[in-house]
Amino acid sequence: MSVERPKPAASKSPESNPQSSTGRPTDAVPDVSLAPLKTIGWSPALEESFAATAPPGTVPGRVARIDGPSALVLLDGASTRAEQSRALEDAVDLESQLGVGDWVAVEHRARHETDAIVLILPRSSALIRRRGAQREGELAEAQVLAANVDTVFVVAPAPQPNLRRIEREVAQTFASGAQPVVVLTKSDLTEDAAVAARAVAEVSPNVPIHVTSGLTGAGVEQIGAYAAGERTVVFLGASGAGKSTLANRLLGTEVLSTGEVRAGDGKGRHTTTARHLIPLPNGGALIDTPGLRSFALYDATKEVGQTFPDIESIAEGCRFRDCGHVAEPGCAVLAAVEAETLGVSRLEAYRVLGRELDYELRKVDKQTELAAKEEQRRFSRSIHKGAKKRRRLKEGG
Ligand SMILES: Nc1nc2c(ncn2[C@@H]2O[C@H](COP(=O)(O)OP(=O)(O)OP(=O)(O)O)[C@@H](O)[C@H]2O)c(=O)[nH]1
Ligand SMILES: [Mg+2]
Ligand SMILES: [Zn+2]
Repeated sequence: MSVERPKPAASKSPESNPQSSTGRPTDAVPDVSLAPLKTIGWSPALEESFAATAPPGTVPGRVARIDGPSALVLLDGASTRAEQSRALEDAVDLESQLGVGDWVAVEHRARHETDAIVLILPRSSALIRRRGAQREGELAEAQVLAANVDTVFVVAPAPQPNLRRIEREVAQTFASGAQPVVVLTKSDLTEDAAVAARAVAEVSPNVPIHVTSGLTGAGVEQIGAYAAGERTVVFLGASGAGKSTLANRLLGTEVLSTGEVRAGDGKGRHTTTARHLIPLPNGGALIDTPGLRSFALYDATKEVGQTFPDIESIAEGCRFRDCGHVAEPGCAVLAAVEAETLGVSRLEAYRVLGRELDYELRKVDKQTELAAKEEQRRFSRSIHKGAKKRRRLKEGG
């Protein structure tokens, strides 16, 4: 296949040899990964942004997968392995944290194993979750799950959808700037898919819901329509929900591995281990993600309201503007629960998500405060050092 890229990089393309036994990550992607960038969403607006900010000599690309220090980047009709530049690696802000789906500027490095990612273009959307501290004393941090996504499929099994998890993922999707769509899978395993869909509709008003089966292919075409027009979709949801199975259906081949669910609790075994962007045969791209054990909200205060429009509108009838809907007199929300027009578990979910965000915001405030103090300390220390140095110079000369 003849591909156009800055320079040939056959030696650094493990993707040309998916079965490589070198121990390097295998980048098994179908040939469509060599598609022109515009088929996966490269637009005139992005072109303009690139032209205005990318260093000369770099080419545009899209991050398909991140493996530790290096990433598989799709170029225009080619792909390469690239590492983040020092500046990007050292940056701590979310905008500089590389995510799958990011549009980047790639610099070819002839004498290196890998090319370099030198710039991340501004994102149209970013799906972010909070990652708890890994070690004691470490701060919880935010993680970019997927970038430049148009639609987020919140995937759950129709036989047993976890409504609380769906609420959470819908809220975070609203916060990301992408559109949420709930996808119920495994409809072939239940007679009650319609009942499940109604239950989901109650916890996610104004969000489209699709009932599908990765086994029979039911509903798959409707899901695929969201990627029409070179758009990007991402699959989110618990392990074993059937994300990769559906993704393979859209791809038309078994690109992604799928796994058994445990007999006891029906949970998955975390078959997918990395996020992966794959171009779709008819244009557009999908991002498959591993089922996360927990999905903590990040910076989604406003969106919790958007996820619970039913409660927000009932709350307009509360006597007090800042009603907490706990025991306040004249609380319309409590009255609705009493009258059974609002489910008590739904109200509980609203409270839980609200509390979680309050807690988060307080913590963020605290972190900002600590960072400001540290900055101040460093600043005065450097002034101090500078003064010492000047004194020394004076004394010496
Ligand atoms: N009967 C039936 N089984 C399905 C369907 N979709 C997925 N499965 C099965 O459910 C199991 C899990 O499917 P996966 O697609 O691997 O699930 P996943 O969401 O990608 O899971 P992780 O990668 O672990 O996050 C596999 O054994 C699939 O064959 C479906 O629509 N019907
Ligand atoms: Mg999977
Ligand atoms: Zn109230």
